[in-house]
Amino acid sequence: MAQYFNEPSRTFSEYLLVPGYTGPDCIPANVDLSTPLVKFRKGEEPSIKLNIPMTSAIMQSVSGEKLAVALAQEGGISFIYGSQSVEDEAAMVARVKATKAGFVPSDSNVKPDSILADVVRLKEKTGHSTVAVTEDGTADGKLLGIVTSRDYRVSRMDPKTPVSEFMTPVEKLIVAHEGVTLAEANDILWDNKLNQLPVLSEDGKLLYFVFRKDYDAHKSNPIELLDSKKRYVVGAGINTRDYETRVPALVAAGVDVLCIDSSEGYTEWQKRTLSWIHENYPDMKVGAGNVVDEEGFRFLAESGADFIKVGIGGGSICITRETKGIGRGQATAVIEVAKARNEYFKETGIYIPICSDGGIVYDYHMALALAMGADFLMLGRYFSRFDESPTAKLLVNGTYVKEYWGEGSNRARNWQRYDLGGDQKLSFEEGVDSYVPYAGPLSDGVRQSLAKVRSTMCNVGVLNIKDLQDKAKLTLVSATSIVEGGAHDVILKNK
Ligand code: MZP
Repeated sequence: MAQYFNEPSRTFSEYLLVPGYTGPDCIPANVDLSTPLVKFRKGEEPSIKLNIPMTSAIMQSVSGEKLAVALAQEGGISFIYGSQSVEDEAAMVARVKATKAGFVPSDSNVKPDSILADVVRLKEKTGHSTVAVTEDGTADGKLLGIVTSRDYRVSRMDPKTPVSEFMTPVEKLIVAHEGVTLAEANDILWDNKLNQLPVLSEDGKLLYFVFRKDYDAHKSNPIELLDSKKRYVVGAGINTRDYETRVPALVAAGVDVLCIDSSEGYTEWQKRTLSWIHENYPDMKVGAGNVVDEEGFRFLAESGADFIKVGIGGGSICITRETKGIGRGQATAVIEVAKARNEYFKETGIYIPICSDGGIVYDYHMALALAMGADFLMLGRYFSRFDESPTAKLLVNGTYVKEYWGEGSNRARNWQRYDLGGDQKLSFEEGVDSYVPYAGPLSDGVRQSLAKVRSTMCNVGVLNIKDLQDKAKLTLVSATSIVEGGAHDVILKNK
């Protein structure tokens, strides 16, 4: 006979935290949100820690290189989406690793024999007005000059004019050389009243630009997530099909951590993928998932996962539960898997961090998920709303929105995430294509959300995530008390 779980599975909005004693030192400024990303033995430190408990979802509409840099600057980590070619994903990882705060690889480049019309088209596409003219038209070719909007007047010039005739040649430019620090580069910009400063290698190849407009953003964030060479930490999604070619390319590109991206992780395919990676790249850390119960956790723990993701069907764009009848309320899944993680730690002395993936709607859900035992969160909808997500910002019915689509949607066509040894195609959709309200720059949004999490933690009376997991008191709420939780029985001035 089938096994039944007698209690209904529940989601975050069905719980609240009950305050604990708040001592005089329990203030938001003293809250430490650092948390382990990968497994470690009792008494030891994990080899990778996050400075904030946030990771961005392995999705086309979320985790591109810009978002990866912005999130690492705030102390979290992105997992670059795997539903693209091996070469493109590795190139994205390499670009994140090559990004130094304030040093920007050139994204608008032309050859000297390109024409004015090419420059105009490029400017429209990238939105950037500084175009590098390099010998071979690449971002790191020998620099011959630059074109900015001061160099041409579209209304007065023939669109076929070659770039070499109106660019500012490199001999007339003030440039800096490899090894220049950001502070020195900024001084050169200010002393010479420049808008941009090209940084060149010894043999004259373009490495980066430093822009005057970025000056404020350059002041580094004390909790940004950097590797031992001061490069941003970045992760990447992989699948259980092409890992023998994808993983070597990602490792060569400098990826810091991998995660198997799958809607359901309690499978032989994940076990095989984990063994292959650990055999061939013993130092590489790799997360697995998703699971929603103790059995799934045990399986992946024993298969060698370095962290385990929890959640099936709770994602905002996910219709897996409706389509296949598979899943579990996110809160119940996290609570049960956290219990399994603690038991496993007691038995083996190995702590495997768990990630609550999907279903975070309100900022307070973040605090709840952590209190229920998650070590960190993975968020899709949340990050897709920011400037740095890779999707288009559109004006729809007078409101700015960004596009957000599921990996199981027709648009993403990520069959590797869903296919269980079938015919290598997406047979039916498990995700939708949608809009989300535009929410401005990532750093503003993340800081605001985490200010709320810190404040909640102070109400609970704790200053770190471990204590939150150990000491939180949670209560289920009735349907009527949910109504009581919002503004009620008043006439709202701004509906
Ligand atoms: P959310 O933060 O938008 O609620 O959920 C994001 C998570 O949903 C992802 O990390 C992933 O686990 C899951 N996801 C992504 N695509 C789909 C789909 O198309 C999906 N069904 O469920």
